[in-house]
Amino acid sequence: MNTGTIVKGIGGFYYVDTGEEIVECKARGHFRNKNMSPCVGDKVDITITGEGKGSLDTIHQRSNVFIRPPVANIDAMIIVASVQNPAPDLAFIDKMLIIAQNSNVDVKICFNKFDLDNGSVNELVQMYRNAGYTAFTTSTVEDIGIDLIRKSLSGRITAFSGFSGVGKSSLLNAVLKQQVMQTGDVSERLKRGKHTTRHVELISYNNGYIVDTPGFSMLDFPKEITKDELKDYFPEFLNYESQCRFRGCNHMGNTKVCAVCDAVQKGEISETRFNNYKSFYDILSQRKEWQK
Ligand SMILES: Nc1nc2c(ncn2[C@@H]2O[C@H](COP(=O)(O)OP(=O)(O)O)[C@@H](O)[C@H]2O)c(=O)[nH]1
Ligand SMILES: [Mg+2]
Ligand SMILES: [Zn+2]
Repeated sequence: MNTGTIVKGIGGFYYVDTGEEIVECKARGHFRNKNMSPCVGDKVDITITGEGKGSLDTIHQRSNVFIRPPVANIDAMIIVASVQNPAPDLAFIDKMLIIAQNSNVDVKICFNKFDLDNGSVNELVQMYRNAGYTAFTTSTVEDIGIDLIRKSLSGRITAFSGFSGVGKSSLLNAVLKQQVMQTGDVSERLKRGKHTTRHVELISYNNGYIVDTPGFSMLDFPKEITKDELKDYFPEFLNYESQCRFRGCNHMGNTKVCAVCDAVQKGEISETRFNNYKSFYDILSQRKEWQK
């Protein structure tokens, strides 16, 4: 018996990286019955049945699983925004931070296209660092920060998320020092009618894997997060919470009774982040029972 990671699944076959070779495996029938189908990222036990071929026997327990894109066991996520073209969407970043934390994914924020910076991006980097996150700048044009990404990829499965055009594919190509990913205007390619549906695939790098899909940009708030839990996803609130007048304060009140609101007023907590918190709180408050 061998153990490996599913790096690709096509037409009923799963390609399992055992560390020594990629084995083409057929899943044994009973997975379907158990309501669990193999997914890229799964750690699996296989039996070798022939030259480069095997059967997939057991799926190990997952640390997380995403449906769209279908991938399991993501260890890390790098949220990519760009300094300009397009400008950073902070509500998107803050939402992705919540999704990553909810799935126990180690998360970092990357501001790409640093070569286009007019001096304002450092403020954003600092804002996220103050909130307790790792944030940094990169440029694929000037080779800035690429090594930082390379180092962080070691020994784990990393996904990139971010809007189209921020430079995710360019960053991957820079990291891998080869043109594995297509870059440029994706919508142009769509217009020309090229086949763009792609399978999720893990790219092996530095004892870890990179998820090659941009699909993590469309994720919704996890169903299980309630409005009352939302505040737990904002690490910068933690130091103040015990000073709110009411236990379980949702920080939607005013500065007289809420230490978080007070800290925002004093500039100790970013107002931008706090405003996103409030708008997410409203979204979650309006969720109907059937949407939960
Ligand atoms: N100025 C500048 N342009 C970049 C940088 N990285 C990528 N780009 C450009 O941004 C556009 C979108 O890049 P791409 O990697 O396809 O973005 P993706 O949609 O996120 O995968 C391309 O025209 C790239 O050449 C960068 O660091 N600086
Ligand atoms: Mg791309
Ligand atoms: Zn409060």
